[in-house]
Amino acid sequence: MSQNLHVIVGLGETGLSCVRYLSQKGIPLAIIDSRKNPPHFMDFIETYPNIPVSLGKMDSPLLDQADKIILSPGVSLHEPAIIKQLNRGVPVVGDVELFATAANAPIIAITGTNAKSTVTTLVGQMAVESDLNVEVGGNLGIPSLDLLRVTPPDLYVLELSSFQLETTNSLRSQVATVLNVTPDHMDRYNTFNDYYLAKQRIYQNCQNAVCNRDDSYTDCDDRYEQNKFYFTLGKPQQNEFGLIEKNGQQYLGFEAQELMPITDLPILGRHYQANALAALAIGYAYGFPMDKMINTLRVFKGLPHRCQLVRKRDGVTWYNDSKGTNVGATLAAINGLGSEINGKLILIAGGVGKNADFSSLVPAVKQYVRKVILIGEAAAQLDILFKDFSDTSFANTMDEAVIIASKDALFGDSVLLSPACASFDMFNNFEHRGEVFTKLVQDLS
Ligand code: UMA
Repeated sequence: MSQNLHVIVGLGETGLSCVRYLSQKGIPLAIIDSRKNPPHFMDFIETYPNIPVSLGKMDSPLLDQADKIILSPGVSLHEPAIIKQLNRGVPVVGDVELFATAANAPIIAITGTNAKSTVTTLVGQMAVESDLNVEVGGNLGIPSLDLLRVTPPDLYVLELSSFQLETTNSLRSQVATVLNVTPDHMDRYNTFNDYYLAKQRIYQNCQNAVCNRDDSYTDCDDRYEQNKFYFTLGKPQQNEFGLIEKNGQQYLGFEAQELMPITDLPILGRHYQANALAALAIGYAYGFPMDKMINTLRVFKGLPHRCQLVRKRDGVTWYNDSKGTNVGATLAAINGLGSEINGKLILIAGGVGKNADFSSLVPAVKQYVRKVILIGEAAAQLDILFKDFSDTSFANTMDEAVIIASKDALFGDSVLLSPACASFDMFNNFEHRGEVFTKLVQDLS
């Protein structure tokens, strides 16, 4: 086998983007995937018939020949086959590391347990409104390496996951942010602290850090020295974006200055106001004009499956928050919507629990939820938690859940699909779950 062999682990979206990037550079490659039939395998084999591939197990002899390993985010650094190679002294990096060493324009890097796709998209749109030529991607949409251009853009805006950050050392962003940190992916991390530390890596060598004043886990570690900006749902202090109250009206504000009434935002909910404030702080730290950012906030309608308004029917409003795949996301949705509506919430929750502790949902469910409709594998676990203070029902299908919700919701209530769980027990992915729900709700007579 030739020298300088790069072995790519994982033949998903990331793996393919690495193949495209490294093969263009003429670097010798091999691929491993523990799945017998990874996605895009047929496309890959047609385009790259000469690249050696090993499928069906992780511990392939190809790894023993690697000079460098490029690890997909879906594969843990704690995988025994990877530990073996690390012990052999082989460098193991991810696609974002390759991107960071090749990037030829400033980077805004965004992570957080929740809302990172929404904030990344918002910041990307603010950049467009500011007449910048921007490339947006990463964990969201287009893999980072596919964003690289011969003629560089003005700016890259990247959503990065903790998995991607674990294998990245060379990122030097103009602005970096951790939006929030609550437990997620606890099937992949030994402790919450490990997950928190992975998120912190985004701040390494950044010029400006944007942190969430309301979540101390987002605060930039003191060993990273840079300018700091904050956002908060409280009253903003110096260098902070927050909410300002004046004459009974609330405004998004910067320090003592009102920027826009929250009622001008097209999306309801406290959690979305936090997203808007985060995007403002990030854009401000980068240098977008304030009026361009406000223009963007006035028209941005949000992303599908994130507290998306589906329909109003007989005085009941239906929301699809299928992207609520962890406790923090569902908590934000319940508190965000619950505090803004007149009635109560009917919550549809459950699915694959990912070893999560759901108990932090209890106060919010107590306060805002009239009834919980339980689906999927985690249904019984959630029932034990909620049944003493909330009406609960089990539904075997989403169809059943929607029928129960339509019968039990009262005038002024909102029905919220926000499962706090992954979807794989009943659906292909969270998009599929949200689409099924939306269609059922739209079909209600
Ligand atoms: N897998 C194996 N064996 C392998 C390789 C992968 O079983 O040899 C499994 C993984 O455990 C995982 C699945 O295959 O369950 C996909 O893993 P992957 O690394 O091949 O994923 P990609 O297709 O490359 O997609 C990844 C991100 N996926 C993950 O981090 C799991 C995508 O984020 C991202 O959009 C894409 O790269 C481009 O950057 C998705 C995601 O769910 C949306 N991210 C998590 C999140 O947002 O919470 C982190």
